[in-house]
Amino acid sequence: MKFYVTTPIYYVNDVPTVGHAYTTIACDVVARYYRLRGDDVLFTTGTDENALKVVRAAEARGLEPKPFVSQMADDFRREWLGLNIAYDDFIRTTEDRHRRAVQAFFEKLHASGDLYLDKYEGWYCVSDETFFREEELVEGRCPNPECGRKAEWIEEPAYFFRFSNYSDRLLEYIEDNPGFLLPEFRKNEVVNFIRGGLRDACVSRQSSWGIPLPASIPESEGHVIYVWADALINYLTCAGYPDDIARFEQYWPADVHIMAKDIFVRFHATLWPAMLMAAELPLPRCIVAHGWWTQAGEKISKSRGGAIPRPGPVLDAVIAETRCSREAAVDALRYHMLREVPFGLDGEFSVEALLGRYADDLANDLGNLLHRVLPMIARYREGRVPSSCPPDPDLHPAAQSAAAAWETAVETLDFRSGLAAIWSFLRAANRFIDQQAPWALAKSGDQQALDRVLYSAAEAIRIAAVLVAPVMPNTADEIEAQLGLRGWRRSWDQAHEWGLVPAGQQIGRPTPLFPRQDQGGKAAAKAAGSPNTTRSREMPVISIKEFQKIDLRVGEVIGAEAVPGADKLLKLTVDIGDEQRTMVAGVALSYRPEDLVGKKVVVVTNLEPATIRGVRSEGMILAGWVQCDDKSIAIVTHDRSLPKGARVT
Ligand code: ME8
Repeated sequence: MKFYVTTPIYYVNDVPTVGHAYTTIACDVVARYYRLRGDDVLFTTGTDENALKVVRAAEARGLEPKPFVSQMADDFRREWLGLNIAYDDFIRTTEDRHRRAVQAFFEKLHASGDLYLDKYEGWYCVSDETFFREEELVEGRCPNPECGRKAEWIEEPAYFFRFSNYSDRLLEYIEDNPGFLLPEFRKNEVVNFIRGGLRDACVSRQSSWGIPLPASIPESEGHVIYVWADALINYLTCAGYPDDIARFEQYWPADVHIMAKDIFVRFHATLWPAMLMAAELPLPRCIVAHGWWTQAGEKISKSRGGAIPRPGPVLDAVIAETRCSREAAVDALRYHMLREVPFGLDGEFSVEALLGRYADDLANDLGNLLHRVLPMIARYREGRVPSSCPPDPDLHPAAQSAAAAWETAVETLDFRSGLAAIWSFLRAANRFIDQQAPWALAKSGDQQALDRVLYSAAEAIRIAAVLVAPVMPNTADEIEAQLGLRGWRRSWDQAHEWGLVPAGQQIGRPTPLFPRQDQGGKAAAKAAGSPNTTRSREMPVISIKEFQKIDLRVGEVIGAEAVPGADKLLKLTVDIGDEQRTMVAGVALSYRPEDLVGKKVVVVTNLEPATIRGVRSEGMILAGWVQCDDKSIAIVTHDRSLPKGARVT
């Protein structure tokens, strides 16, 4: 089986951002997964260099376009190397092989009768490299809200592609091929765009920068191919078109083109399939649009100016905060981007959220699993994996269902759900260790049971390495190395199997994969099990029924006084509508009694009464910690007036 996956080719007018990294990481994950399955994968990315905005960016830096684009293409390559992106081909549209492909394709278009010479009179947005109708502009500006730049008026002879001829065929194709455009809601946008009427597309510009129309096309002199028509053809060039037909037949059609929503409707989901239909070439199997990463709600974009998150500085921030290795930071970024938001939707990017994932999912769930099990193998079995045991009845099915969920997730590009399934398996493995308590077995001397638990835990770790490998390749290598399986030939099937860690295997040196920075008071408080710092994940899950057992009501504090001999406590009288209750609250270091009288609070009314410092307390008011100490407690109030006694759910 072959699998061909593509990123868009990125404009080189400016540097790569985390937005570009997102698409590239997603494609890399897909490619790595299919490679693990044993498929013959072609994963391509590259740079779009024949754009007018690229020439202008070069001019602005006082450079000729050629050295400028080379320098920028190198910048993208370096960035992808730094993120462990294992592409098979990096295409630059200024390469000869691409010029040959574009010209061959245009000769085909011309032969099909779908190309004609006319005059373009209309608007052009250089930043978006898009032609617009007068009525599409917003006060003379580009209608793309992310751009909004002044459009330029153009009047020049131009070649047109009979795009309008393809409306019906496109609609029919979309209808007949349900998986062709994803996600489903974007497919409807495409259908509406086509139904709104396709205009013939201007496909040439008068310029000296770009790929010339082939000389075989009449009156081609002075025309270069419009950058979008040129750029889309990169997907054919990488597959071998037109020079290597055997290669082309092996890889084309692409299995999936991945991009963000900005270039989906007008270009990839309509113009591109129509061009392929005209050239009588098969259409890609699937075209997928993901959402945008935003900052303060706006698309992260190099053309926007301001501080743009670039992958390198984001990694530096993670390393500075956690003292992890660069490899671990790379994997944390890759994991975070795919786990944080559903693939089709927008997401707000922040280093804080990334650090949160690092702490919870990586240091806690994955890191802990490894660093509980391996030291126990070191301690109880002198660093050798005990003899194998039959598949654990809980762990093995949990691993298999995580693997199956990931398979579906990659097929439907729902990375978030796939990773959630893998993380349920990791948590199940941690629970297995809690429940089986190998430390207790070691104490009781039940050697057979201890062997079984340690072997099963080692297997869970081995399977975890396979499952996370497409997203976190460094981590997978490191896990295997620590298990003593460095250089192990990994394959996806191994995620479904049991018993592959060789008995007697000498494990490597256990080292924390995702180290934690001691956060002073916070970490100490957590170690002490302080409820205000327990992570939400560590709390037991309760059903809605269980939650409904808690009677939360609005109350008004009508009296407050100190509790003698207790500097943290206040005795409150709270009116909860149909009665008044006495409650003792540990808020005295944050509130004076007079601060509270008249305040509306939220009360747990059906808490078992307790006598605290001689005062019977019948309920509890809700409060939280601003920081981790008793001097900064904030009482929960509400932002619109709720009547006393109102139920809070
Ligand atoms: O459009 N969030 O290049 P481009 C998510 N050359 N993805 C983002 C993003 C963000 N904030 N910012 C960029 C072009 N991307 C053309 C493509 S293809 C034949 C020609 C990603 O440099 C995303 O994949 O503007 C988006 O579609 C692409 O970069 C746009 O890159």
